[in-house]
Amino acid sequence: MKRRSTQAAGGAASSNAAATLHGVVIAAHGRHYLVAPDDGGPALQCFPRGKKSEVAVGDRVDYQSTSADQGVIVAIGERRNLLYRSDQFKSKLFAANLDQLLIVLATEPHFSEDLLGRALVAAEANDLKPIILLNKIDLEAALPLARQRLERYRALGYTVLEVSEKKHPQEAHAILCEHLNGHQTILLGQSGMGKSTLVNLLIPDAEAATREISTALNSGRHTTTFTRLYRLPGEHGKSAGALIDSPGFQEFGLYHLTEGTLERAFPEFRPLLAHCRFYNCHHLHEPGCAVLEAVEDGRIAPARHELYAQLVHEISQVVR
Ligand SMILES: Nc1nc2c(ncn2[C@@H]2O[C@H](COP(=O)(O)OP(=O)(O)OP(=O)(O)O)[C@@H](O)[C@H]2O)c(=O)[nH]1
Ligand SMILES: [Mg+2]
Ligand SMILES: [Zn+2]
Repeated sequence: MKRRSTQAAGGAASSNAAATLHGVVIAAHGRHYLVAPDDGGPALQCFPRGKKSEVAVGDRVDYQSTSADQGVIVAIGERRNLLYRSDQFKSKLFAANLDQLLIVLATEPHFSEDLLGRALVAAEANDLKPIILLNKIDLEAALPLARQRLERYRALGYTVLEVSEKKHPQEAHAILCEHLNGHQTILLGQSGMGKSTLVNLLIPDAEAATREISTALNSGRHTTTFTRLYRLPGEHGKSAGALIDSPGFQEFGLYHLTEGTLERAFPEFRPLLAHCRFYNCHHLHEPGCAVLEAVEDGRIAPARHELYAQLVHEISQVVR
């Protein structure tokens, strides 16, 4: 872990409050963070020391306590990865140190395929395993269309799970545990898809813990307003992993990606990339483009290529 030097540097740790302790960030709301200490003690409300330092849920941090339940974050540990979204001007952190991305969709309300596509690209770009979850399959009238819309993603090789968290919680529990235990997984999805319901199904006491944190972070609404990490209950001392619940969102800008990353984030493009006439082909209008030929003869869905073109357009708009 990288550490910034602090004024506490001076040999033997004295018994005053300047000792550097370690923990994991388990909630973020604006510039307020909750840190769970490694020693298993109660979470502390912490502020980052620098004005600009951005801390993410899932970050390992060094902190110093300033009172019984407050502290200051003095260093952020090296990250395996950092998932975030961005527009032309700024970025918004989702979480750090992830293994998987669970995209939570529902039969109702109607899910956005644009957001689904972007979440898949974000997963591919960060080398995270994406899992697509279709929830609320008890709403039978909307089920056939939802399944049909997801067929394309199954064909691309993505894992698509189907559950009803509400109507068949035991089956849902079994399916989800199989895929989530032992991993650090972030739940992404629009509002109302069932992310928090899923957390409550898998994490005993989640509701109480959330209420406690809402009070600590001063936000008391029903819908999720801050990102929060929950440890999955362990089996026989094995590391059980964690779930990160995030607020529902409408926009998933990926302005921070590069064109090289983008073209490889579409699995159906990958085997074709070496076959374009020009080695620096953008796969937009170029003659002899293997990707465009595949769109032309139906091997690549036009909507997927449109998403690619839209993302390429967006990254060209960045004010760097
Ligand atoms: N019919 C049905 N309703 C469900 C199911 N799972 C969740 N719901 C309902 O869907 C609504 C939204 O669920 P939440 O878990 O709060 O959704 P969320 O994704 O956390 O939403 P945000 O926090 O706003 O992002 C709630 O009223 C749930 O009771 C299901 O399997 N079937
Ligand atoms: Mg929620
Ligand atoms: Zn091409």
